Formats: sequence, C-alpha cells, structure tokens
Amino acid sequence: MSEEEDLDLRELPDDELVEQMHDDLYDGLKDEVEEGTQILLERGWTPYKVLTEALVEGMRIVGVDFRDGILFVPEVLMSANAMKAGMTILRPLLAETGAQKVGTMVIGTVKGDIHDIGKNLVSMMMEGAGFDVIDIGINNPVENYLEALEEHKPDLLGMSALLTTTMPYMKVVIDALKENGIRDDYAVLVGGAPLNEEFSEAIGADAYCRDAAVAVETAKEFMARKHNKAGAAG
Ligand code: B1M
Repeated sequence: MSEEEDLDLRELPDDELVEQMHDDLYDGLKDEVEEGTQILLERGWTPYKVLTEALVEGMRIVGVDFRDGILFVPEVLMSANAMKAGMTILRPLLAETGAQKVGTMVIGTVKGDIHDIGKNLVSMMMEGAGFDVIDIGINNPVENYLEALEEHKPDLLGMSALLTTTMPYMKVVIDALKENGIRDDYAVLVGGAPLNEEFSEAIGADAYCRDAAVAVETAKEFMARKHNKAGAAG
C-alpha cells in the first residue's frame, strides 16, 4: 500500500488537513476532497470557510500551475470535478440561511466559454443570501439571456467569463438589451478572473464583482436602491 492510501484524513489537524485537501484537489481526487469537506464541517467549520480556504484556495494553486504549463486540461478537469464534488456538499448548507427572498437573478457564462466553477459559486452564495437564482449554464449566446430574462423577469442579470477571448461577448449581450429597449429593466453584474472595473464600465455593465461575496453585496445594494426608488415613486 502506498503512503497516500495509508493516510487517514481524520487524524490530521485542521491546517494539515486543508493542505492535504489542496494536494488532493490538485491531484483530482474527488473522494478525498469530499471526505475532507465533511470532516471540516464536522469540526465546526462554517461552509463558507471550507469553501474559501480549502476549495477555492486549492483551485487557485491549480490555476497557477495550469498557467505555467505544469498542469494540462485533462488534469485540471479532474481538479474541477473534485472541486464540484466538495461544492455539492456545501451548496445546501450555504442556502440554509432561512433568509427571506430578496430578489431574483439570471446568471450564465457567455458564449464560447465553458468555465462554470466561479459562476456556480456565485449562484450558491446568492442563494444563501436569499436570492432566487436561475442558472442558464455555460456557453450562452445572446438569445439564451434574452429568453431567460423574458421568462423569469429577474431583478439582476449576472454574466461570467474566464477568457480574455470571451469577455467581450458581455458587451454583445448588453448591446442587445439596449436594442430591445430593456437595458434599464435589469442591473447587470459581471465577473470572472480577467475582468476589472474599467472593463465593466467600458461595456456598460452596472458593476464588476471581484468574487462571490462582492457579488452578493452588490446585488443587495441594487435591491435596496430598487426598493427605495419604488418607495419614492409610490
Ligand atoms: Co481554463 N483557463 N481553459 N479551464 N481555467 C483559465 C481561465 C486560465 C486563466 C488558466 C491560465 O492560463 N492561467 C486561462 C485563460 C487565459 C486567458 O484567457 N487570459 C484558461 C484557458 C486558456 C483555458 C483553455 C483555452 C485551455 C485550452 O483548451 N488550451 C480552455 C478553454 C475552454 C473554454 O471555455 N472554451 C480551458 C478549459 C478549462 C477546463 C475545462 C479544464 C477547466 C474548467 C472546468 C469548469 O469550469 N467546469 C478550467 C479551469 C478550472 C481553469 C482555472 C484553472 C480555474 C478557474 C476556476 O474555476 N477558478 C483558470 C485559472 C484561473 O482562473 N486562475 C483557468 C475558481 C473560481 C472559484 O474562480 O472562476 O475566477 P473564478 O470565479 C470567481 C470570480 O472570478 C468571480 O466570483 C468567483 C468566485 O469568487 N466571478 C463572478 C466569476 N464569475 C462571476 C460572475 C458574476 C460575479 C462574479 O456575476 C455576477
């Protein structure tokens, strides 16, 4: 038996367990990442702390080696699957806040882009904060956004892009909203690793969200503003 197989995750103190989870995520070991997630929860870690310190940080490390050509697509896919397995455990816990429904958001990754971990994380955190989230998935052409907006009449539209080649597509969607005369019906929030404030402003979005926590805060601010406006008008 190898040393890896001998390792009992339950025997590790928190800091070593988290480090081991980063390694397991790196190696795409889904079962181990699931087990580590469970153990940290049993030890009283909040779902948010497990998410950020064990999973998101692990994926950050994967990203660095992917960029540097040490890891390749098939390996990173395994890491992504392991990360998603951990997120599946955390999702219902993050949504269990009992918060009142505060608004609705349609969210999707733009056309040409299949990255969905960040978007899923934003969805989870938004649900946890009391938003109804309609997730239209990945690789969305403008028609999908328009259909979802028409069908669900949300307060907010969220778009995610992880590639410098796909982020300009967000402007295509915003321009389509303008052409259809519905731009002002929604607050458009954008996010994804290659974006920044400047880009968000340049394409006419309402806000750039650096991470999922910022997305939640920004969404809440927009809802408060919307209610104040409605109050003032009525
Ligand atoms: Co991709 N990939 N990838 N990849 N991948 C990146 C993005 C890259 C930066 C890696 C690198 O080189 N360092 C690079 C992009 C370079 C660039 O454009 N400048 C890259 C590349 C090149 C590619 C391919 C082209 C590789 C290839 O085929 N040669 C290919 C493209 C496929 C395509 O989309 N057409 C590709 C494929 C893949 C996998 C399929 C293997 C896998 C995706 C699996 C999946 O998502 N199901 C993958 C992964 C996992 C990554 C990295 C390693 C990790 C992304 C991630 O999940 N991060 C990534 C490296 C990196 O980002 N540093 C990389 C964790 C996640 C929690 O963070 O997504 O940033 P993030 O989301 C954050 C915030 O950005 C924000 O909140 C989130 C939570 O805090 N946010 C939002 C995101 N969306 C939001 C929406 C909002 C608000 C906030 O709306 C309101």
